[in-house]
Amino acid sequence: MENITLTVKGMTCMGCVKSVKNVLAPIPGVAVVDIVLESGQVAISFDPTKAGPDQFKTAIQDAGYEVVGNG
Ligand SMILES: [Cu+2]
Repeated sequence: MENITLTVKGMTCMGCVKSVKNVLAPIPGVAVVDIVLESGQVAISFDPTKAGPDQFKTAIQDAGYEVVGNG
């Protein structure tokens, strides 16, 4: 299992947090999604043989949010 933390811009309420969680959680290989609204930090635990950061970024962007960085 690997961990990555992405910084996401555009989340303004718990509804946004839920939306981002809902697009990441169904991706095969994603085990845990932990989001801090205030800082925009999205921590993801995942199986690197099944999923990867590019996929997470695309899913978040498709949901209407901006990925501004790792960490
Ligand atoms: Cu919102």
